[in-house]
Amino acid sequence: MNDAASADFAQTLACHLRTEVLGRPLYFFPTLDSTNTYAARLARDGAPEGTVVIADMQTGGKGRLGRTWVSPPRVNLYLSVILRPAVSIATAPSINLLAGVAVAETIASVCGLTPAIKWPNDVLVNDKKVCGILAEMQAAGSTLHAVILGIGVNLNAPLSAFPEELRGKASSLSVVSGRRIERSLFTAALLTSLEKFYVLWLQQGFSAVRAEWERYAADLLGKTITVAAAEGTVTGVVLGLDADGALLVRTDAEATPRRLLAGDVTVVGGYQRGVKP
Ligand code: BT5
Repeated sequence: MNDAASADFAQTLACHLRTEVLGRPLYFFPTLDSTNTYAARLARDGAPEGTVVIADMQTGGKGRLGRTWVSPPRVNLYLSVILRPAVSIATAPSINLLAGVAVAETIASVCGLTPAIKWPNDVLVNDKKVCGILAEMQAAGSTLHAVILGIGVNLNAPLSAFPEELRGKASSLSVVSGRRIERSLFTAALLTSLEKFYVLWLQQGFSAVRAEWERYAADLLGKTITVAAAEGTVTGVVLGLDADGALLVRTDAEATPRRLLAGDVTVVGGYQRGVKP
């Protein structure tokens, strides 16, 4: 593929887009360091809610906590959306969760695959990570100005596009399904799904999205997990999510469950499968 393929992706996406707010406007670049970094700059300059930035490759794709997102050219999706929800800073981290639901729904409907959500923000197929989500907040004091929601989905990358150490735990939708994923169709469907869950979340709060999240994360419920939280490492059994999107974890040492927020935790060493509450 070449630059013509990039231009075709952008044009076809514009034709397929059925959203009211997300992707209006839409910026497309053959190369960026990071779509989140570029979108953050646009947001600081006043870009409206719904602005989407897509790049056909990233030279400095970002994961959480300073990690790297491997972003090979012209095969995958690297997208950032500027959101300006009128919510408190404490409420914003559950945007990670609704984005995971939107990606999972799109993978199921467009590719016919069975995705699973791994707390807080990975989407897996056949136990391999195919998507990562990075939500970054712009705030002044206690006022939230914008959330830069970055989504990376491995659509058509061959396994050879990943460094050796990732090949056992990452994959792409085309590798697991055995067929090529049409990038513009997938992206248009993702933005439609994201808009649907975002509007639901704005109007009714995270509780309106919780059942969908738990359906895709069913594997996690009742499992023992170890998470690195702001206050130290926590090991306990997952009970589910509360109405705000906090993960409820029962530890041996405490009578009431811990509430862990997506913004504060990362799973250490994966889930311990088969451990019952
Ligand atoms: C994430 O971080 O999973 C969030 C990734 C967000 C990427 C998008 S792309 C568009 C937007 N612009 C950006 O610059 N970023 C966002 P984390 O949970 O920290 O996971 C990072 C880890 O996942 C790495 O340390 C690797 O182990 C693994 N990884 C890196 N690249 C991967 C890939 N392409 N597919 C699967 N796993 C990957």
